[in-house]
Amino acid sequence: MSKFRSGFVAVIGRPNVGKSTLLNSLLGQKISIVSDKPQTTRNAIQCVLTRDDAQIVFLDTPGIHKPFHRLGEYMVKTAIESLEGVDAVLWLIEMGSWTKADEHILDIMRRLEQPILLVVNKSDLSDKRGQAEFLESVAEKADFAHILGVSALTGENLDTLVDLLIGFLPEGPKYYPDDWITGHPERFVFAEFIREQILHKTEEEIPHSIAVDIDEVSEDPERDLVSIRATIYVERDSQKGIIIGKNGRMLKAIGVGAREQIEQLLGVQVYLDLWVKVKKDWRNKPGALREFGYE
Ligand SMILES: Nc1nc2c(ncn2[C@@H]2O[C@H](COP(=O)(O)OP(=O)(O)OP(=O)(O)O)[C@@H](O)[C@H]2O)c(=O)[nH]1
Ligand SMILES: [Mg+2]
Repeated sequence: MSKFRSGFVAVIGRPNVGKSTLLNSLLGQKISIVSDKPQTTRNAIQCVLTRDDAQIVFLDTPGIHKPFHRLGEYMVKTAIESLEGVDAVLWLIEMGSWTKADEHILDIMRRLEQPILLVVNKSDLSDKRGQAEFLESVAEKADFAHILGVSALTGENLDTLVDLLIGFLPEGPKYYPDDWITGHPERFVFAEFIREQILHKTEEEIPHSIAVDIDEVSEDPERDLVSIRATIYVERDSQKGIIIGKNGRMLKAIGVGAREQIEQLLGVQVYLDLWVKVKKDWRNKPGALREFGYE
């Protein structure tokens, strides 16, 4: 019998190419939040995939972009630092689209010593001929260990991707138990699910100006109920009004959406109590960033 393989893989790419969607698909469970807006992911998010013959510890990372505030600087730094010590790098780009940001990431990739798999996502958006042409054009950019077109949405080529990745891992131990999916505490995931609803339901600068802090989680095992109190922080008074909405409608909708996600995760009934507070210009304040877990 062949030996068990295990190791660490960083998933890197510019914002919005589908890194988090890909990881959720590979895991078959939603851990990392997703939206159609760039800069959704703010932290390095650990996701563990275990098979009979191997274990891959993935790091989902914030999209690499040009930062305009301290939060953005933290995000980009987090992405770059996640490259240290991993066994392989999964660089995700988007089918048919090569941008300046990809060019910038290429410079970073060229300096790495680990094998780089160039994975081209969203293959569902172009026809076979367009895909072949694009794959050919990006193949020349660097010395990749492999290039593969996939669709995180339809699942195309995802099994092949996992097999390829395992091929780059050394023989090693099972670092985490079979049912382990992430090392992040549940509180972190709750806050992320609330943030995801805001990303979906608000526009322009609002989704990027908020942070979510979980104030209290209490369980009532007799009633199979978990009560969560959380605060949504915004940067300005005007944003507070938008998050609350007319007659509190927006806050209610955010709460309903997040509660459903959390209930799915926990498998019990959830009571979610949301509050909104202003913390002026928090994205540029080291103290506030630290408080929200961005340090
Ligand atoms: N058509 C199509 N859309 C996809 C695919 N994968 C992801 N998307 C969409 O792309 C958008 C961005 O997805 P995310 O997973 O949040 O992207 P990300 O790379 O994690 O983005 P950041 O966290 O901001 O860096 C979402 O609207 C997804 O639904 C795919 O294979 N096909
Ligand atoms: Mg993401």
